[in-house]
Amino acid sequence: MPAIKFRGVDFLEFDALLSDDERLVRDTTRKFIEENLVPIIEECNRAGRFPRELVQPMAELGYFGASLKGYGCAGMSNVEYGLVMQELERGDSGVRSFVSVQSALVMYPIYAFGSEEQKSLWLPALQKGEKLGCFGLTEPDFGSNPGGMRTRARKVDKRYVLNGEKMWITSGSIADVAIIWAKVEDENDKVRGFIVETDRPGFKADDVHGKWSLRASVTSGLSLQDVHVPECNLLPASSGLRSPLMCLNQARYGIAWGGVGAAMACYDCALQYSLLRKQFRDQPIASHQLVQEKLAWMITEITKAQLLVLQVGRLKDADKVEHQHISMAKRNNVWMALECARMARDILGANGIADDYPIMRHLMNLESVKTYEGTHDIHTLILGSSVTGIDAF
Ligand code: TGC
Ligand code: FAD
Repeated sequence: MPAIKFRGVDFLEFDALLSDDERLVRDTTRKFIEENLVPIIEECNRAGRFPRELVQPMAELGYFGASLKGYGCAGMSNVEYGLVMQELERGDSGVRSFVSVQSALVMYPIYAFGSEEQKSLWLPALQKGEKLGCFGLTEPDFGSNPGGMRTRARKVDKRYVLNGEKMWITSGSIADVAIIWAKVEDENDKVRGFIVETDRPGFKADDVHGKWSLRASVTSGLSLQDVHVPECNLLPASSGLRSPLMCLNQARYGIAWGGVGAAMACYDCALQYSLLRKQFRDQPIASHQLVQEKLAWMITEITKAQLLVLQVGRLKDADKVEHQHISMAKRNNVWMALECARMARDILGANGIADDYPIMRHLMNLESVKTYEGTHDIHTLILGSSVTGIDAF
């Protein structure tokens, strides 16, 4: 079987809806991924290795904090940023995850809730990839319900003392800085964000091993035992659970684009394979109606997902997006990508389970993507609450 190379997916002249600048950003990222990630990703996935060598080139391409303005950031539009996420996830969800966390969950909270000193100190270094970050919201006993968190911050003189455990934290053990969400005892347990340098005494990160998903991404548990930070490490404008949820909106938006990328990779591979693979009377399997039905389903759902996330991006650029719009895009596009990966895996038969092809890796990755940043069902409930006005969490 000849090697299968990604050709892009555009059934309904989607490209015509993009500006020249947007297409340029998309094409540059596609080329970068094809030349730098595709050749190494299967080895990284097998070894459970994060491709750290890509951090510097990705920083130079402006991917970290890409949609933020100033502090050395690229100032891309939200649609341009989304197209970057699409192409990164076409390569691998773990690499998109790394960029999502650095951008949406570390740089964004400093940008949105930080003091001018915090922004000037951290944002240029994070943008250049000189410093890496992680985001600690989830705890061992509180995932979908982060409001129940047990991590506490206590004010002692001009310092805060943090105690707690965070779990399933992307980039935890490679981070120089962690954004830690904690309840502040002296403020009636209000949730607030802290910048915690990871070399402070009492801070520990231990990697999760044995993952069958996102193997090219680092996932860790964090332990904070009497970690002292100066009061200037509090993010001054963070206030309540609404603050971390605002960060999640940024990351969920990128994931919605990423789902399209992973689905495109699976669909295009399955389409090409189905035209090459012959069974029964020396006919390509693409000539069978049942195979065509799967391909028709995939291209229809990918096209709908492209249009959905582009509209969400246009609303975001016009400052009109609501968090439930982003929930709809994350929920639909990740579900769609997982279904595409399953169908594509089926079309490749036994070859579908081998890492000569990217499909099984995408399938396994997407199982995590379905769960993190709000599970599929939590986004169902967010949409249900939005249309009925009744919370069913
Ligand atoms: P609830 O009372 O509904 O809300 C608390 C306050 O927040 C406001 N709010 C939001 N604000 C901005 N954006 C949103 N998306 C918001 N959703 C709610 C809300 O209006 C309220 O404001 P206020 O001013 O009245 O206080 O909170 P709740 O405790 O009932 O929980 C609601 C729920 C379930 C929707 C929420 O907690 C949730 O989204 N749960 C899912 C948790 C989650 O997504 N965790 C992700 C962790 S990070 C991660 O997974 C990184 S993976 C990274 C990667 O590798 O890409
Ligand atoms: P639970 O909340 O225990 O949910 C289990 C099941 O119960 C799900 O099917 C869920 O939909 C369902 N459920 C829960 N509540 C309800 C309800 N009210 N009604 C109906 N069904 C419900 N977190 C971070 O803070 N930072 C990170 O960087 C990060 N990275 C991650 C990386 C990976 C690889 C993974 C897998 C997770 C990561 N997470 C991170 C954690 C992630 O956000 C949580 O796993 C997610 O929010 C779900 O929480 P949980 O796993 O505790 O599942």
